[in-house]
Amino acid sequence: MKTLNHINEERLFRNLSKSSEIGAIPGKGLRRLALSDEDKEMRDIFKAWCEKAGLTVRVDDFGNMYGRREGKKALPPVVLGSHLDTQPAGGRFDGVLGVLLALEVISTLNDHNIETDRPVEIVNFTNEEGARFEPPMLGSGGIAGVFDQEYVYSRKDRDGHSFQEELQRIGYKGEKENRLGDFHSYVELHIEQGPVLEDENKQIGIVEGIQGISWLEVTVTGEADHAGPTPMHLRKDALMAAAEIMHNLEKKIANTEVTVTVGKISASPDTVNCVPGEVYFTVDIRSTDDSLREEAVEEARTLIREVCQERQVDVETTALWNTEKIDFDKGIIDAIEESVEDSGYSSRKIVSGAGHDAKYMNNIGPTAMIFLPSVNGKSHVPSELTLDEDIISGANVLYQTTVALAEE
Ligand code: HGY
Ligand code: MN
Ligand code: MN
Ligand code: MN
Repeated sequence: MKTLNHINEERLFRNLSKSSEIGAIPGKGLRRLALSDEDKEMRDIFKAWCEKAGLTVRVDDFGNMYGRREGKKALPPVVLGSHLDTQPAGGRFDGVLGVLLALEVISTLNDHNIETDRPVEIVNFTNEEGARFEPPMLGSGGIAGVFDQEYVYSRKDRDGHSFQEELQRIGYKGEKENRLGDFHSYVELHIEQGPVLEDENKQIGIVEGIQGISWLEVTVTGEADHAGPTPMHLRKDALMAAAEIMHNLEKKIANTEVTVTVGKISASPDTVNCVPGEVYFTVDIRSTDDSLREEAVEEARTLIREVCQERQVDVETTALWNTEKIDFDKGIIDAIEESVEDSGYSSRKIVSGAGHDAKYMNNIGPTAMIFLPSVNGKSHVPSELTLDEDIISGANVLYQTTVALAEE
């Protein structure tokens, strides 16, 4: 079904550049951590934009923000959205495009007085990144029943502030009854965050699923010592043990099917002339094949244990987050594909290497995603970039898909 697409590019890019100012860091990046002052500032602006577009705004007990546009019929809504929080030194497109292009779809429907059969809701999910409060997607995972409210509220940042107190502090602790109810479909537009679309010169990625992700946290405890008088053979150096573990995680476990990423590293004491007695780090293991991922997690645990035994240091390895590979809804994928074909854009099917709120939305309703190319495949860095013409194509596809899905 051909629909005229008249997104308002000036409005869209004005909103995007405003978002790019809130939490701006050098290199055109963003630091807008979940439930931070910057997140509050952006939420307030987004709320005002939603109200200006005639949406009814509500906030649930996880701080998820919903803007609702009524339809002709009291049917379950078509839902569009993503997240406005970013990595500590992230980009200005990750998550943001999904929320702002959803708003642009609403504004375009308004511009042309289009009344859809189904209501349309747009959503900003809390803490998708999991950079401040682990694990990721606490907002979408909360409404999908993956995490209960008590668990989410108890999560603490590195300074010991809890999710609950920060949600309260910024004034976005809403009501449980405001959570998203039954919905017809969820479509999340997002940047690819990898090199495939650019490499194959494709304008749109039609996302069929998301790979599985496992997070481990590891604490190695040896003995702190003076760096000078302590002979090497008498040391229990926690950092050297961790270094050997990290080297072997890459050499023995990572491969073309399984990615392994070590991060969030801290050592104490952390000075030039002390042997570190305690080291903390995380391990992120991903694969599109769940059995390979689970095998890799077990091999990592064994490797960590064996290195520490040999070095006579203690170690505690705990599972922080586990998600299986998911496949999106065929009907929604087809609706996206039809919109892409109608618009004449080049596209390819793709499985997401990154996690998204759509992962959990897929647990509770028909879901799929639209990807836009990332320049040089870069993301989670200030230099993250998606070109204007690709943003416009994405807005057109999201608009067309929404109009199609919102028709009974
Ligand atoms: O970890 C992820 O893949 C997502 O960006 N939070
Ligand atoms: Mn994201
Ligand atoms: Mn991200
Ligand atoms: Mn804090």
